[in-house]
Amino acid sequence: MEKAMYSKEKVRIVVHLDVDAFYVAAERELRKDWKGRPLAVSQYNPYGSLDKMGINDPARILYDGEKGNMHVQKQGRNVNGSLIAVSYEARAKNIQRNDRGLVAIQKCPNDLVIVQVPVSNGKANLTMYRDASQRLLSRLVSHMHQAVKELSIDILGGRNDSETNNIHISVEKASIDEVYFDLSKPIEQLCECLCKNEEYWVLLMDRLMRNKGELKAKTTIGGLESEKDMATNRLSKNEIRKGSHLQTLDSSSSSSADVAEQLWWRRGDGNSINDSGWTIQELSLAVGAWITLQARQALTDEFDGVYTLSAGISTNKTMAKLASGLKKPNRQTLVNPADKHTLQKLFHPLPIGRLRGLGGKFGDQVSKILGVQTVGELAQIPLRTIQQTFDEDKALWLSEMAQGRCCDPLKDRTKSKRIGAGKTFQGNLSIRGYDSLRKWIGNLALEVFGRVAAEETRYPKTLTCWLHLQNVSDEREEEKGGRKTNDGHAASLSASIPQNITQPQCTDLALKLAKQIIDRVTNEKNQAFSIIGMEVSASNFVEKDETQSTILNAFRKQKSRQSTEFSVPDTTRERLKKKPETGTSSYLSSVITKAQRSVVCTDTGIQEKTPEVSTVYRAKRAHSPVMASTTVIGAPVDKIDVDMQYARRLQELFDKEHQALQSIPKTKRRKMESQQLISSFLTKSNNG
Ligand code: DCP
Repeated sequence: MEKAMYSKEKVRIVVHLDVDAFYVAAERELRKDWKGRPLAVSQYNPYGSLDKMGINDPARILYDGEKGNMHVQKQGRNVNGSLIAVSYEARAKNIQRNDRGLVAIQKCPNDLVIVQVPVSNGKANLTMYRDASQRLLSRLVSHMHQAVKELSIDILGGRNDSETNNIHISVEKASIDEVYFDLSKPIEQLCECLCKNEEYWVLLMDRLMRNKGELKAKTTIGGLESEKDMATNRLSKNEIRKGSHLQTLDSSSSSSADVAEQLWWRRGDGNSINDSGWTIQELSLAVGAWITLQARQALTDEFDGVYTLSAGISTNKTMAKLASGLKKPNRQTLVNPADKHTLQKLFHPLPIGRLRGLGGKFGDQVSKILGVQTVGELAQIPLRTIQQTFDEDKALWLSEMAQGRCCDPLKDRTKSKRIGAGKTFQGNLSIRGYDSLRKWIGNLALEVFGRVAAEETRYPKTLTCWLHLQNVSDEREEEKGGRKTNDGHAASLSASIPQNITQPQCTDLALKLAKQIIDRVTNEKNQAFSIIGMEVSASNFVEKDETQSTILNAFRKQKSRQSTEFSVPDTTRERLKKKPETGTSSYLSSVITKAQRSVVCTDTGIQEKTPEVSTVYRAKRAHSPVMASTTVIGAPVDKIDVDMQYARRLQELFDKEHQALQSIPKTKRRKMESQQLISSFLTKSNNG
């Protein structure tokens, strides 16, 4: 095996964590006595009679096997809703997601508990699960940091305190119960120190080997010990969604290790990293596995064993996600994409739809055009052939992905990337008229608006409406947009959300989008339609602070060759007329884009233009996406050079105004546009 140039080699360590049977666990947090029992969470049942139920309402318990089936008779048809989350104990009894309640009861009559999601406004109210998700994530982030810190202190002692206190770990919340961590930075720091000092290496090995028993018992290498594992791996995305009985595992016992696993742990520790037999990538993965194990255990302990997590440790997002799904529940799997054997056995047999980014329409397209079903088949196709059909970036991405390499960075975010509210309308409950369309779009838009308004630090720029229509004719399929489903056609449309949109405007916008989808899918205006699912969502979030006042942020971004646009309040502009010193490569520009005045930072700097001159100016710099795509009214009269000092002065002014904003009560603030607020504050303070 190739030995590493330890001080040079860059390794990425990405961890994917997924809470096991998440809604079930959240219910068990409320009722600890349900721990260990087969438990399922049922979707809101529109045919039932329970249309309003708070979290603590006992009516949410639709069935409790220990209390006999009297309950089923008493609750009538309520119990027959579809199951959306199934505990692993219930999966062992062959109960699956999407089973109807009565079917599940037949499979496990004496012990099963079925609890329905809380309900309000005639639809599921998922607040308790969202809250649990945020709570868990924040604790998990803290446990990850703690685990990194403890390991660093263990190995490096108190010596490196400043570094251990400033560890940067990127975190990307991927869904309500999934998160990615990028541990590359702290592990790289650790490895750098190991290279410099053999004493640290001995300490690390001591730590890993001393705990090897635990780490080995609780980490699967490669994830392919048995035929059952291979069969689990070949499951389609849909089968995985349903929760296969193949996924159940007695996580308390360690499974029999295969050759890869034995080899992995048999390596000697040597006297230094260079004569140990580990490559830097393997060592980094082992360290990542160790950190992940500590964080998972700490989280589970903190919540009295209610929440357990499965994890995947690898060198990129795709492989980490794949790894975390291999062994569930409560287990972690380490996958080293550099190991050809693992790649061929684990990765290449996968249906391509299982890969991140290929689960939807694009994956179908790739499969159809290139005639490939599995990742292995895709890996066989030369890049040049892929480039004949797909543009260069996509082709390269596909080719790299098929080789188990994916460079997608983590999007540093601990909040959901979208806020959505949806509902399904089964059978004769489907929406067929504009009045009920208006009512339901109104309800969903109201929920989305309320949740967006509660966001303190960010706001969304895009509103999307998604509809699932039934009985749609197949003619002119491509023109409809969206995607054909087994029982109809699903499509979505998005629009920009104007700043300071009011709640009625938000509803109108969602309704307009819904009508456009209906017209498009039914091919004609005022055609009959039947909607069986709809969702309104807000996405494309931007930080409120960033858009209001972050000149320094813009400068920072500028350094990473990105462009940023942000508003300049009039009052601030007046005070900026004085030109700063010249002499650096950065310069400042203020431009007027249609109605809104803004500053544009490009990767060459920031440029100033006078807004009074009404020449249309189109920036030609190809390397500056904002400048190149923005029509700017105002001739570039003055180009002024500024330095960071000037940017800092600007920032101070913006910060003062931002503080002014904070002193106005939140409720009042939400209703007002920031610039209005600033001027109202300034007028007040000038008068005062
Ligand atoms: N969920 C839902 N409707 C679906 C799928 C999921 O409401 N069609 C909810 C219930 C799940 C939660 O989202 O508990 C997370 O979904 P997962 O797919 O991660 O499934 P689980 O966490 O329940 O199980 P697993 O342990 O297999 O991840």
